[in-house]
Amino acid sequence: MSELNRYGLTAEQRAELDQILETLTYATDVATDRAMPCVAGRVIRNQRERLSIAGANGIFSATVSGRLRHRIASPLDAPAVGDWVICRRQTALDGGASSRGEADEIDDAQVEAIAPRHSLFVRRSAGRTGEPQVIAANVDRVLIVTAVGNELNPRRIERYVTAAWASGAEPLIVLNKCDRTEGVAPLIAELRSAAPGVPLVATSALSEAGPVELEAWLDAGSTVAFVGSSGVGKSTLVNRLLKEAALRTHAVREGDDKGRHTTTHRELFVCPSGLIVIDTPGMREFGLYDAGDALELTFPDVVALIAGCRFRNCRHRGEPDCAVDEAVRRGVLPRERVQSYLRLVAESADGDERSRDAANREKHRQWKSVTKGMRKRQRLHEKLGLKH
Ligand SMILES: Nc1nc2c(ncn2[C@@H]2O[C@H](COP(=O)(O)OP(=O)(O)OP(=O)(O)O)[C@@H](O)[C@H]2O)c(=O)[nH]1
Ligand SMILES: [Mg+2]
Ligand SMILES: [Zn+2]
Repeated sequence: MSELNRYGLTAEQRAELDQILETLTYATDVATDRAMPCVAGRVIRNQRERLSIAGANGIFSATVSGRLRHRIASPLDAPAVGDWVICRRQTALDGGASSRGEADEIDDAQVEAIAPRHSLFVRRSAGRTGEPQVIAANVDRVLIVTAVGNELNPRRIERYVTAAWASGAEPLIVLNKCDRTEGVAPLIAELRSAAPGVPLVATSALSEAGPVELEAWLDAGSTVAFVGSSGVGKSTLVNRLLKEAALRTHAVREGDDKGRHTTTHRELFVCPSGLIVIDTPGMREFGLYDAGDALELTFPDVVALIAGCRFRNCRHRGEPDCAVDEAVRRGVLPRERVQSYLRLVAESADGDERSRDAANREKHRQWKSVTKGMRKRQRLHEKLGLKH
């Protein structure tokens, strides 16, 4: 198996990379008029301006080319961890290096193009601009990690799950640190009601069985991204899957349950099982960016009730014959869940509006509409009895 396959290259992505390569391979360096060889690879690490890329002949470092930089209209257009890219090497093949047999060593390269993504996990950055921030690209499953203790919050899970559906990947909730409690059942029930239909694995990264329970959900060759607050045990779980302590973990501060933000950058690893994992730094706030119809998947219960309100423009704040208010009164729907839904609808629309560049939005939609996740979403839609 080629090195790129090990990093999760699919036939579809390979064809796309080949297509891009065709247009770039024979490009020449203007200054020297020599052909500059191009190579394909996957972004495995992104630290400031420097990218680490896994190519067919090993890992090399790269920056974004001037040409690509010029075309980056929004953070969504920049290469992210998980992206498949085409890089141009800085040294020509007919240069001195190759005659000394060093042609395969790439000191520095420039990313020239990004292959179309089949999923893109994005949040809205906390700042005033509300710009999108790409967490990871080409992810099959988003592992939303939460932990027994103060961090656990169904409202936060609703945010992450919605962003996961919107990304085109499938969400999986991981309730970690179950060794801390005897009574895990009510916590599971609470999480399940916050995300109907989303699979949940209750585990402990510290137990023998923990990683095995998780692995059962994760297919070799697929890419999964661990996301969630700091200190919930993302890196500990990743380390267990890697079967070695490749990442640093740090004790959570005694008492307040707040993580220490141990992981400082996003990074992709290949596990011995063949699974590809992306570890990400804990996120203090998780803003929702352009969730589209993904909210209907996280809140099928609320959406179904809304259909029964008397007024079509009902705001569910005390209007007559409001089915949502009625359900809250009867105690079948928590008021906080309704508020969460309304807040996220506003936040998501806000994010959409702020990305003013229409062409950019169009691109955003393109990858969304072609995803495998979309088809799976549709099936879930049907299972949950929702209309399209
Ligand atoms: N009791 C218990 N502690 C755990 C478990 N998983 C992780 N921890 C501990 O929680 C602390 C934080 O773990 P990390 O893996 O660094 O957390 P993280 O989510 O990667 O944190 P950031 O990198 O800051 O986002 C460490 O002290 C771990 O040993 C678990 O299942 N049970
Ligand atoms: Mg970490
Ligand atoms: Zn209503």
